[in-house]
Amino acid sequence: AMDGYRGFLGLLVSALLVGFLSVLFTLIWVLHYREGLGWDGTALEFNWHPVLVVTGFVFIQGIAIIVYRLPWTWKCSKLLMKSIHAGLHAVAAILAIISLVAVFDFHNAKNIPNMYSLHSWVGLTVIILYILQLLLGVFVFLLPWAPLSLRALVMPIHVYSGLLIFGTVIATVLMGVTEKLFFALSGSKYSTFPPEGVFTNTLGLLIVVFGALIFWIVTRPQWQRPKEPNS
Ligand code: ASC
Repeated sequence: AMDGYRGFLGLLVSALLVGFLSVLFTLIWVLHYREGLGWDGTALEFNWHPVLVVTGFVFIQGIAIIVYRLPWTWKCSKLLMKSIHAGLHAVAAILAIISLVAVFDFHNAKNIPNMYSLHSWVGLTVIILYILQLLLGVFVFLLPWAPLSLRALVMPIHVYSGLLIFGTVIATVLMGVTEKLFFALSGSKYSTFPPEGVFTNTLGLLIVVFGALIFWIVTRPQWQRPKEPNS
């Protein structure tokens, strides 16, 4: 049991480190390699899009997925843990929505068409599914009304769609990074291995590793919160 605990801590610290690094790399990307941040209809406003997506939709969502697995919370009430799980997902959803507003606002100010890319199709779909998943989770698992039989029926679907959404978000981030690099380093500059290209490819790899760590942690049966009778 002690061994399993140390294995868990090692992976948790790794996930936190890689997650922090992903957010840090995104900030360095927009502040150092790009134009910086602002809310004025220019590229500075667009730059909130990657920052809010990686902070909220990747990092905070990833932590929200594994909160039940922290062994020191197993003595906390299930209701408290559900509230933290839902609360973190709600924060992530709000940041994802603001990140969308930043892109649409920027596009409209610059007369750039909306919703033509695969990144935008998958990205908008996954934000809508995320909000539906959050609302379904609140109504079925957090509020007291739903009977145990309904909870038991919906739980495997909730777990499956949650992980599908998380994986799809990561795939969408990779498409967004690639799209932005093709715009920003157009001509044949991306193909000459410029520092921004190499740095931002590394950011993409960090996000994949973060996803891999969260997926591993959440699929280990031995790290599940012990189930209490009647819940
Ligand atoms: C809940 C809760 C659980 C699950 C379970 C469904 O609301 O606290 O542990 O749903 O009852 O299988």
